[in-house]
Amino acid sequence: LAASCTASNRTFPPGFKFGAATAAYQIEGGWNATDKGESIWDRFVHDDPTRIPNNENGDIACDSYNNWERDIEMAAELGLHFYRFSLSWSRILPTGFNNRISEDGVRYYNNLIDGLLARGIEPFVTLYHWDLPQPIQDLSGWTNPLIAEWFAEYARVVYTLFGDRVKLWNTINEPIVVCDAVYNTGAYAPGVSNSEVAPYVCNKILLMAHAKAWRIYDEEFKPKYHGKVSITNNLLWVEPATEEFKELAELALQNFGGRYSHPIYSKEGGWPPGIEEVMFQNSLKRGYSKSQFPAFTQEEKDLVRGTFDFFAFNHYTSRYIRKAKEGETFAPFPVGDVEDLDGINMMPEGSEVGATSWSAVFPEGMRRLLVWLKEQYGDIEFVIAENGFPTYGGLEDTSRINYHKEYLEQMLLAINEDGVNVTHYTAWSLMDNLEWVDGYAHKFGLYEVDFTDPKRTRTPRQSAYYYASVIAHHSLDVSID
Ligand code: PNW
Repeated sequence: LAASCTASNRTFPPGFKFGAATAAYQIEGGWNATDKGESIWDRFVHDDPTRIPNNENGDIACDSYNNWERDIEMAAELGLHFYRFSLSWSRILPTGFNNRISEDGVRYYNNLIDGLLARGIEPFVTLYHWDLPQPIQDLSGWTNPLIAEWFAEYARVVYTLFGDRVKLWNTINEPIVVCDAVYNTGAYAPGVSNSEVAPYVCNKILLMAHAKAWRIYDEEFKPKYHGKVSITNNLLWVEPATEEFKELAELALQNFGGRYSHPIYSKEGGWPPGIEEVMFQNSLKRGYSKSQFPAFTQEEKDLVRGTFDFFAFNHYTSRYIRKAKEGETFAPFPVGDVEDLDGINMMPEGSEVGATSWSAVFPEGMRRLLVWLKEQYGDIEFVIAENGFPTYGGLEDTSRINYHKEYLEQMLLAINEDGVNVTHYTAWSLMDNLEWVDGYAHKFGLYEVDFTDPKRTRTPRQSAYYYASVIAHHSLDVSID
């Protein structure tokens, strides 16, 4: 409706904050600088260099290990209120454990944090964005229940080191990738595939790790530092292909999002409705004598429930879902492995797709997702921790500008029309970086990075000027040129 597009509806609420995001392995390089330990991504790309096209890897990446001052300058050029980045666990704790803290690692992050604060930019720090210390992987990584304790100890070290200056924390980025995508495909580090047991064991253990890390902050640090901690889910919006698949679409949302959200954000805690039964039936069908989906004890449920200060999520794209036909095969993640639901995910028809095959543009998904989340978990604070669009390069990135504009429009509708309390929006990414197994060809950056240049020169794209203008005017009513 034209009438709903009044100037005020295109203005962001007072105090609304804008940021941009990156992740350690994707930008830092310096993979073996001084005493940094080896991570599962270091091992994964060195063991078999052909895992990423053109034998690419994150050994140097954007060389942010040396270029961190330029990164801060870019954040300042954009006028960002906050910069979301992740810590490399093995850069801080070379063994993965708290017996040794790397002075060089601490210095690196202190420089970055202090440099941001000096420019008035808030650091929003993720503890874990997929680069597990290899020594912990050698002990079975996210499928060993003891990792919950080891992760919590790492979290305590980090809160102690940086908590006086960092007030916004994420424990873990996209658990669905850490557990489901990794073990369903074997295509990401650590390259282990085991789709019937590992994703679910990992799911539960990861929630325990998050909960312990959240509680340590809440009990030991929050009273003096007054910061906030949450986890960041990757949420795909799912529509039923036709009315008859409404229940299936709801189950898919519970499977992708609910398995990592319901135990934390729902009043009752524990697994989302419907999922335990589906998993039990699947286990029997696959020949197991009992469910391979681990139950929570009441004590575990209580430990995990309520461990949030806001709801953070990354959102990129949407799918339509229908029941599979006899003998149909299932696409693995990304796009969500729906084999467990006997469902087939379909790309929204007519959507533009970017460089990455999963990246269908479906802006309405943002609004519908926000409304669904508020219905599920209540009137809590929502933080959009990533949203962005991949191109193959070029400084004139009209498709990226349109993507951010249209997704922001839908976010504003959710805020203004549906009363959803969204407080932060984060563009992925501040700059081009290693797009994991897709390599450097898939570009998400507001800034272009020249990976052929030893200096890794960064140049603003048109989308950078657009985003800076949106931030400066606190409104979508800005001209693009
Ligand atoms: C995120 N999907 O992953 C990650 O947090 C980033 O590290 C990554 O670079 C970025 O998005 C772009 O890929 C995603 O299937 C993985 O919709 C899969 C999906 C979305 C995001």
